[in-house]
Amino acid sequence: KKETFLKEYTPPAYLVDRLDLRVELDPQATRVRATLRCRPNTNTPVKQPLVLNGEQLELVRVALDGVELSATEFHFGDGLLTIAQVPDGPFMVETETRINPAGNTALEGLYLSSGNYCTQCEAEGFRTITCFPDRPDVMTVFTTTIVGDTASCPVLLSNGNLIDSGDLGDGRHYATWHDPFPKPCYLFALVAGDLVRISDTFTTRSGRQIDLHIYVEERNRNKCDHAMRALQKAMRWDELRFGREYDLDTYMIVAVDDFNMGAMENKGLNVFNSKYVLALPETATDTDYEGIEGVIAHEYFHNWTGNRITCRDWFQLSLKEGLTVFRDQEFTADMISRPVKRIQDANIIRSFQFREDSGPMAHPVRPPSFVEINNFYTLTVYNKGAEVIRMLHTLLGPETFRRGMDLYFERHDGQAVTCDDFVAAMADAWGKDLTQFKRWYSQAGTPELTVRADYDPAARQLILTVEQTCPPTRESAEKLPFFMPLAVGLLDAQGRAMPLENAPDATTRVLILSEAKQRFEFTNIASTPTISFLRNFSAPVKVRLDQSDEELGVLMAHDPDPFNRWDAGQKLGLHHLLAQIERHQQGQPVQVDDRLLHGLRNLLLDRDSDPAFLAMAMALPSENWIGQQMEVVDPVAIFAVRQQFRALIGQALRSELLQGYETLRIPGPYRYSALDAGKRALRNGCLAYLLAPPLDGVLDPCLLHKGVHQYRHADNMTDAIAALSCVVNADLATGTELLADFHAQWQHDPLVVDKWLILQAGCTLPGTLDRVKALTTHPSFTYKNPNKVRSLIATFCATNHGQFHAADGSGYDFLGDQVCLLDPLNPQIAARMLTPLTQWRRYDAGRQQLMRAQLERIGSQRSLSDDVKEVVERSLH
Ligand code: DPP
Ligand code: ZN
Repeated sequence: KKETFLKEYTPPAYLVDRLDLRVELDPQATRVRATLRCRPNTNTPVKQPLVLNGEQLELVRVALDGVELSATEFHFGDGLLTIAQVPDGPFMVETETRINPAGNTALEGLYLSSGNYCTQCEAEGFRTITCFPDRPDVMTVFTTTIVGDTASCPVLLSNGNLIDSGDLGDGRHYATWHDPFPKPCYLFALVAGDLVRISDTFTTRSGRQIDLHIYVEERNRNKCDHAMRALQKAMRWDELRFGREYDLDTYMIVAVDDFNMGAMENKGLNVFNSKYVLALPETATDTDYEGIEGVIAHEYFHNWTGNRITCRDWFQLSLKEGLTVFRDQEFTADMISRPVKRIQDANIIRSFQFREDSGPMAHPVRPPSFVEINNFYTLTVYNKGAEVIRMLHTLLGPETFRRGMDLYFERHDGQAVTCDDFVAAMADAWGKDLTQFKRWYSQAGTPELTVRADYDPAARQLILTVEQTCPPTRESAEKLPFFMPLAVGLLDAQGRAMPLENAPDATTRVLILSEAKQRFEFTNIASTPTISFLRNFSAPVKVRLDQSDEELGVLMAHDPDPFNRWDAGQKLGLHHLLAQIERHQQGQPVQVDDRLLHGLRNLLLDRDSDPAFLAMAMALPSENWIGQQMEVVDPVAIFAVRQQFRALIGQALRSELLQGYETLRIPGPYRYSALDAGKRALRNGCLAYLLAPPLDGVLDPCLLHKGVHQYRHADNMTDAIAALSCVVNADLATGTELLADFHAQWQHDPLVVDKWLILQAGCTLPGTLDRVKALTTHPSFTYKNPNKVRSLIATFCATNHGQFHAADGSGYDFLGDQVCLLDPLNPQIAARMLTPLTQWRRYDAGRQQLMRAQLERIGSQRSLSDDVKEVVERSLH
């Protein structure tokens, strides 16, 4: 594949108003007949040949306006079907193609999962089903007839409404679906198989009753309640918050086990990774429950932001994804807790997106080019894209932002548009220019702010001087200044919020930074303030502002902004961890500072704050976030010191932790609620500190027993897995015994088996790599299921830093093997697995060389996919 460039966009030469599909299902030889009603696009005056995409399919027949074309009248090859001569006016193209769903291990296009047919067309999978202009700016009305075996495929589904069905008398039956909304072909879906249906309804605010159906395999029938409730909540929320009502009469969700992503928002027929649908207290954790609610909502919200208004081209992916992630974040904030959700999302940005933004795959929210678009479903497009929307929300304020959204829907409903169109609607609602703001869409890299505070007691004045820089990235070496909101508050020595002029709520001012260096004055400031900078993480940037441990202590105890209260604790932890990592690297013993212990003790004694917030405040900064502060990342030292911190904290605060563990016990049977989930998280956080393996390697058997006891008596997966994880990471013999017990109990539930793999791949006791290698041949593991691959391979390579980065290169060698093995099966997943190796420049010379060698080895494979090739080449050059 060649690199495609945004600046080379041209409108389609032909549009397709209607597509009639007839799909006759067969595992190895599915027959697809397509009728396309085409017409020249008035935007392209020059007469051109008709070019359709078509890959990995056998072309049986092509006809134009009812006349079969001879071999000289069309050309089929290199992924394109070209018909040189087509009429000037509207015309009709018919094709017949044959495809092999059973042989489709890439899980793109039409494939089989547990014997059922399903599709995944985003971004460019539709071209493997039939010949079509596979680009999102061609929007078409689809009518789809599915023919399948009556016994093995009782259920036949596609987008829209069922308009006809019947028996064919030869052991097969058919169903015809019509979707009245024109859509790009990436939103097409087809599902067929032996599934059961769970149904409920939703009444829209205008009084229309919508039928809601979730389709699953029979064995999962009892696991859909939570997903159904989540869907109903999302539908209501979108009406209340954004005035958006559902448009079709039916909304269908299908859960499949084999899926490359989380889920897919196909019009009226979402296909989900079963991980984001199925839940019972005994099989799913609180995190799973929250994830299901968030992903169900995300895909539902796409119906307006993505489907009704879609992307002109794939460079605009963030138009729908950044916006929809913002919407699902807001939804989850309302469902659980606004501060807790904000901390979670900021953690994702800082631990993962910043790393992407500083590595070889760095790209702007709107990438200027790509080879394989599947490589650009990234944290930058999704999560940084959501931060960009959030900055608009902060700048405009909620009411003006809502007017901007309304304007966007009003102007562009039914269209395929660009990020510029979205920002234009916002700018018009605001009445201000957003040209400079749009640099967030074209410049990659994480801006770094250096903040200096000068307080003049005589003048009662504070001057904040903010300088912004941004490291060079592939698309631009020199960065122009970004435009961003900086929310700032000031606290006095007692921790009281100081009143501020020009602050909407009297204590938080939103500064607008637009220059490389800018001065902000705060007047009438009575005493030396402690600065609460970047409240609520108001921009996705790194901040350098020197603050003493005392100042951080004031913020930790008193900042009215919960995000910064949490962040002050993280900064304090980071400060001490980094100092001890340096000592450790020089062979000196690790110590934990009293100030840190004091802060943690206060959290454990806090009976007023939200337990979910306290659980996050108790956690030490992630290994990734620590690594980002270091010139040369030393993953083994980071792991060792962080681990020793956990053990020392567990010892020093033993009685408080034990007390917390006892008092946070929730009476009665498990129930998923945000409050209970927070309590469980805090309580299990206490257990994890108590069971952190101590430096001398011997854990108090009495503590180990607490873990074993919790595992054995838990009535829910959250508590069982939390305890099991503690034991597995504390004592190999006991852990092995419990893991065997766990497997025996759950081996028939694939989603629980994933957890069993994750625990083993994440185990920080020595010898994990050998155990992971052995697991690759275990009957419960398969390379054909992406969830299994992510659970075993990605957990080890992307999260078990201490062992993956073993100085002998054994972890890198393992990943090299795995990528080579996966690439022929599933290129998308193979390319994802590569992420840890792309970061090679961040490590010491020895590791750099070993990681590079693996990238080169992978790069030298014959017949490498475009997906993997692009990541390898960008990483090496
Ligand atoms: N569009 C899907 C989602 O993010 C993934 N391809 O919802
Ligand atoms: Zn999405």
